[in-house]
Order: sequence, then structure tokens, then C-alpha cells
Amino acid sequence: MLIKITVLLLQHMSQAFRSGFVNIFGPPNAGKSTLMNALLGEQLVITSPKVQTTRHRILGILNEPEYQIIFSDTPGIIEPKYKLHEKMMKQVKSALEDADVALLMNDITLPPDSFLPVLNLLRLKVPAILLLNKTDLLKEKGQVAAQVAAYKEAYPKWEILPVSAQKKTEVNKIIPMVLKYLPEAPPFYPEDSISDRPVRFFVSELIREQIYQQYQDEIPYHTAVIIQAFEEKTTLDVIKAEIIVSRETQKMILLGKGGSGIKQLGIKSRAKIEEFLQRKVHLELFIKVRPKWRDNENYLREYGYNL
Ligand SMILES: Nc1nc2c(ncn2[C@@H]2O[C@H](COP(=O)(O)OP(=O)(O)OP(=O)(O)O)[C@@H](O)[C@H]2O)c(=O)[nH]1
Ligand SMILES: [Mg+2]
Repeated sequence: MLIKITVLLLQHMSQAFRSGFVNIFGPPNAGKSTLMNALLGEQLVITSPKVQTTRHRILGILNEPEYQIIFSDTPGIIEPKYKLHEKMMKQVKSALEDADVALLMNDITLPPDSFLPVLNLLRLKVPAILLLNKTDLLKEKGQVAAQVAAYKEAYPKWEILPVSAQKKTEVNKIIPMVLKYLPEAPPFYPEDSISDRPVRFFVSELIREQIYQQYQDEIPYHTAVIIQAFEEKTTLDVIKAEIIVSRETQKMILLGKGGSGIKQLGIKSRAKIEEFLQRKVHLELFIKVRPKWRDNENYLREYGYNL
């Protein structure tokens, strides 16, 4: 028994610990955030069927006995139209600077040249794996193989892996591929860390996710959410959040008839936050109008768009 344990220990020690940054890049709506959640095995970052859901670089840390992988979810790559977009693209740039490995992602139903604008903006200098996501959408036999072949021809430099982040198909192949490129290094973060962002950030994101679910047209894109107060009481947490919009008309839409919209938003958001915190929550939502906040440096800084 003792010999067996010693052998196991020696094997463990001879396997060098690996740690590094694996950053996810791609166009909006490719499924980057869905993939990060699948890799971490938990719902950390928000997702939605609408584009431009993710606005920040968000770390998701995977701790295992042999490695620590620090994944980064990033905003979808776009041509900036507002200062907010510029800040989002700065978040992408910061993730480019420290990546050890890039996980590139495109929607497999799109042709290979749809990925060119992203590549031209990225100018990658690190090893990359190209993930073709949403394989579940290609129902006919041979369609996935045909797309993989077309992408291989267009991008011969990279390993290509077709996956479905949503159905978790082939997702388990990603980590062994990544580990080949990950440097031998001690963990960068304490081994119980999950992210670099505080709980408040994730709470504000959960409210924003519900706004993306509940409201249409321009509303989600004109909205920011900030947590004004977070008080931990003995039986529950009391959270006060401010929803920022650009115009009075948007405030009216958020409120809904007789306040029914904001009431519904509160109920749905509270349920999600309680699930996340594993605690009872009292949630209060306030709406503020801040004209042109998406182009205002001071407001952007105040709302957490720091770069
Ligand atoms: N059918 C299908 N849908 C998927 C898959 N992965 C993600 N989606 C859906 O695609 C939409 C976008 O997913 P997200 O993870 O938010 O995409 P994203 O790349 O993070 O988007 P941005 O943050 O806007 O850049 C959501 O409705 C997801 O449920 C998949 O494998 N199959
Ligand atoms: Mg996202």
C-alpha cells in the first residue's frame, strides 16, 4: 500500500504543473460565452440570442490537480460605432496581449471567409485552435465534415475542431488540445479562485441578461446595470441596482404598462441571482436616464468600462 502511494506521489511530482491564459475570440453570437460556461462546468458568464451580449473580458478559472487554466471570455469582435464599442474592443486587445493559447470560434453554418474580418483585426501571434461551433444546427449527414474541410483549406495553420458548446458535443476534446501548448508554470491565482471579478459584477450581469431576454430592438444595447448597494443580512442579501438608459422613451418601455415590465424583470432577475448566490435576495431596481452615456467617457468609467 505504502509503495503504491509513494509511486503515485512520484508520478504526480514528475508531471509538471501547467498554468496559463486561454482566451476565447470570435465574432458576436458565435457562442463564446456558452463555451466558457461549458468548459468551466458552470453558468458563470451571461449568454443571449442577441449580439453584443458580453461587454467585458471576464476570467473563468479552471483548477485541477495538474493544471490551472485561466480562460477569458471576450466581447464579439466588431467595428466600433460608439465609445462603448471602443472600450469593448480594448478588452479584446488586452486578452490578445497575454494569451498563451487562443481559442478562435466561428459559427459552423457560416462560410470560411466570414471569419476573415476577425482574423485581420486579431493579428494572432500565439498558437490557436479554431472551433467551429453549433454543429447541432447542421442536420444532414456530411455537412459538418464538408465545412471542416472547407475551413482546413482556408486556414491550414490551425487545428480545427467542430463542437456544439450548447449540447457539449466534443467540448471535452478542447482541454487536452490546449494543454499541449500550455507552459509549465505554477498557478497564477489561488487554487480556489473562480474569476477575477467580484460577486457584484456577476449580479449586475444577471440583471443585464434578463434585459436581453425580456426587451427587444435597441433597449438592451442602450442599457447598463450598476449595483448601488449590496448588504449581507442574516437571512438574506439586500441588493439595490440601477438600470441606465439613454432616453426617457426607453425608461417608459422598461417600466411597461403600470410598471409591469420592471416588475417582471425584478422577479426573473431575483430568481437568477438567488440561484447564483445560493441565498435569498431582496432586489430593488431603479431606472436612470443618462443621455448618450455610451459615448461619454465619465459615465463609461462610472459604469465599469475602465480600459
Ligand atoms: N444551436 C446552438 N446554439 C448555440 C450554441 N452555442 C451557443 N449557442 C447560442 O448562440 C447564442 C449566442 O451565444 P453566446 O454564448 O451568448 O455568444 P457569444 O459569442 O458569447 O456572443 P457575444 O457575447 O455577443 O459576442 C445563444 O442563443 C446561445 O444559446 C450551439 O452549440 N448550438
Ligand atoms: Mg458572450
